[in-house]
Amino acid sequence: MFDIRLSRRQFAGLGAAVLSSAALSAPAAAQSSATQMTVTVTAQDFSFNVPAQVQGGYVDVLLKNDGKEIHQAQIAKLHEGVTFDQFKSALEKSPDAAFPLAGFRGGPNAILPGASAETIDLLDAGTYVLICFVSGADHIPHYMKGMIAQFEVTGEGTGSTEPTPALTVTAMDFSYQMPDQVSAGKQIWELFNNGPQPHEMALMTLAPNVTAQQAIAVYEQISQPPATPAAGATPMAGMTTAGGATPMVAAGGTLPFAPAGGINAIDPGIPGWMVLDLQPGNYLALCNVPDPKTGKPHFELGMYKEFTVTAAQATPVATPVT
Ligand SMILES: [Cu+2]
Repeated sequence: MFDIRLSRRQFAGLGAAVLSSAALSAPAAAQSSATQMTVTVTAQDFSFNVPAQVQGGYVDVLLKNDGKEIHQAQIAKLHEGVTFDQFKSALEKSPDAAFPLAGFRGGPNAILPGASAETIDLLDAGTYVLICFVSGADHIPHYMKGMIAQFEVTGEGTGSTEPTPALTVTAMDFSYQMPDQVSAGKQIWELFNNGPQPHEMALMTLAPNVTAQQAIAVYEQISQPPATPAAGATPMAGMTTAGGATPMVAAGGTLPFAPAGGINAIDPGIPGWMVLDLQPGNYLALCNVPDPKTGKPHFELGMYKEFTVTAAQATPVATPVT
């Protein structure tokens, strides 16, 4: 297995090389302002609908949740020589067995039924998987119920260009560097993983008057595996925390937060962007990736951040001169 960890610069260079070869052969058609190849992924209970083949480059991944449960789409690239079946059976044993077989490449994070989320991911040629780590009240991750799918990325360029983010959030072990306050509206955020571990940025809206600490306390509570594993869940029950799964159903209660997208885990050196349309309110960003040393999810090690989205400033209107 060749695990070549490209630096951020090298990876960006790779994308640029793909782009320029495409530019040479592309017809001289007018370029629209939409410069990413768009791929729509539909999530249902419990499956993904994804195109079998995707053109490489900066790929705009739109996740639509057509199910009745919360879903996400973690993108992972299989390492050279690893087959989809090998990865799938390793994941069915435990995430710890599967993670060494692939690299994390982002993808839209968890959203409510009926919602959608969008990321831009730099995908080079290879075999990829989509995984939903979310679990419900039974603590069985959705990938155990069929939410794991394969797609191929071809090396063909698509004329895509690197997104220009309004904000870059730096993720590190174990914190986010970002402002306390941001403006509402459509915007692209970059997640820059300064490592060394993989990190994600799951966004949650906070209910009014709920603090980040209160939300985190509830999140920790529902992340605990059930005292008695559900039938058929024995290998996975202990993984709801250690494996990065996200149980999002409180036992007989309403949660003080709701998933609002964001980007799934990226390895250090892998760029990722979120296409957001933020509404005013209080938000929580958190990372659910497990720390191999402690087995704890990163948010329990401090990797969460509360921020406020304020109403966007109105565009100044020039006073008409007559
Ligand atoms: Cu993390």
